[in-house]
Amino acid sequence: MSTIAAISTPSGIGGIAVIRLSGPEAFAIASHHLSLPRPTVRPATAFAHFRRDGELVDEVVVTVFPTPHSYTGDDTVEISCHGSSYVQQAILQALIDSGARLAEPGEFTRRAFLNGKLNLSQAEAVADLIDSTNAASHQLALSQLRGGYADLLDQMRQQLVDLTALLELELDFSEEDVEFADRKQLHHLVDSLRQEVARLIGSFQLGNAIKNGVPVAIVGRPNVGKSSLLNALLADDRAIVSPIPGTTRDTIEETFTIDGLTFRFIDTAGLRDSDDPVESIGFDRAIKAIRKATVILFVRDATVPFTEYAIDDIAYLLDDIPQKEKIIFIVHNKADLAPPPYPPGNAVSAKTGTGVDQLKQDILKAVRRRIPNSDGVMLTNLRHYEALRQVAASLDEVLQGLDNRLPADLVAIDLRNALHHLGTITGQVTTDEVLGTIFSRFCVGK
Ligand SMILES: Nc1nc2c(ncn2[C@@H]2O[C@H](COP(=O)(O)OP(=O)(O)OP(=O)(O)O)[C@@H](O)[C@H]2O)c(=O)[nH]1
Ligand SMILES: [Mg+2]
Repeated sequence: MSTIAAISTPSGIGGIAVIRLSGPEAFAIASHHLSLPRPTVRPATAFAHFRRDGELVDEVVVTVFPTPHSYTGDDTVEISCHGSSYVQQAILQALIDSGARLAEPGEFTRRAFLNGKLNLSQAEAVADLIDSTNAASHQLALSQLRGGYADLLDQMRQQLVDLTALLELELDFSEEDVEFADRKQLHHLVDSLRQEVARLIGSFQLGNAIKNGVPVAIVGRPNVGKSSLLNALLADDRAIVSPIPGTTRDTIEETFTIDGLTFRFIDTAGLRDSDDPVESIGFDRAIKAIRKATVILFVRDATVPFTEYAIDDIAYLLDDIPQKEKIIFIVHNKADLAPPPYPPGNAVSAKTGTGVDQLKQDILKAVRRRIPNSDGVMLTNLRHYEALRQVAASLDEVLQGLDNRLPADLVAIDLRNALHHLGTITGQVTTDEVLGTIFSRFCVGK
């Protein structure tokens, strides 16, 4: 195995930079350049001189992590130097001249995975953690890295292993025609497992939304003030506003973070039947935005009597969209022109700003309510989502097999399939290709 080296801090000039070196020759290569004795067994930090061909390059701080007590699991040295890009390059170059190889993106983390320091879903969580830009996505990444998610997958795996073992035991005694596993109980166990998987799958949409920003579609008839509302929510003149109906023709998207949760507000073209081809495209895009949205702000003009069209519109918009998954707000805009009382919903004025903060808080609250607390687990990773759907399909086969009283060996095959797909998440079962895609997401040096 080669010893790898990379600059782990972002490229450019900073106060300090960290160069990481890991592998069997890490200590030998490092001590060749450092005014330090070769490290022994304990992690330690020391001040040292870094020399290249006898010339002083920098005064550095060296942290030594002997195997297995390092991120990668191998002997590792981290050199904190001054952040000049010349110094960084000189140190890296010296390490490479002495036998290290430049690390590939994510290679340190890949080694950590191969050395069993973390499983695959945790390695992916490291990438998410590095990418996280708000409190909520940070929390999700941390819970995937350290929290309930890994435990939950482990438990599911263990249950599947136990069930399979039980069935396969029967096979050994097949001559005697015994059933160790009570079929009814087996059915019950698989069924509860299947429900747990379904719950996880169901959490994906919101989990993914939190990671990438919760999509909020602003929809309604032309001229009701959708673009004005977008601007008011963002406190910015982002979208063109005009008294001419049909002003917005494309979707306009802008992110905004409220209290640690990032939202993607999407202004859409006004919904009306039109012969104008551009407007029709806008209409289609608006419908698409509605489908993808977690939150829908249905905006209407408060000066127009509610019953006239609004209810029909809402019913029409939500036709064949699973409403359980959507958080819907009815927004009565232009409240400055229409005296109360207002129908149920949020009365706002995008023009004066009245009710806009309240609307923001209400959106935040509604989304928060759907986020499980810290031990509740949410799915945020598309790869895991796909794998779990396969697990669910295999478990359905198992249940069907049990219902049809199929022989144990056939049922065991489907259980093994479920186990296989579950294993792809944590990395018990992987291909080089899968590993390649996952780790290429990382930066060099992580
Ligand atoms: N008085 C008042 N006027 C508003 C309010 N919100 C929007 N308007 C006006 O209503 C008109 C339409 O506003 P827009 O925000 O462009 O409406 P829209 O829904 O985006 O319209 P389309 O893009 O054409 O579908 C503009 O003249 C706005 O100034 C409000 O709260 N009060
Ligand atoms: Mg508009």
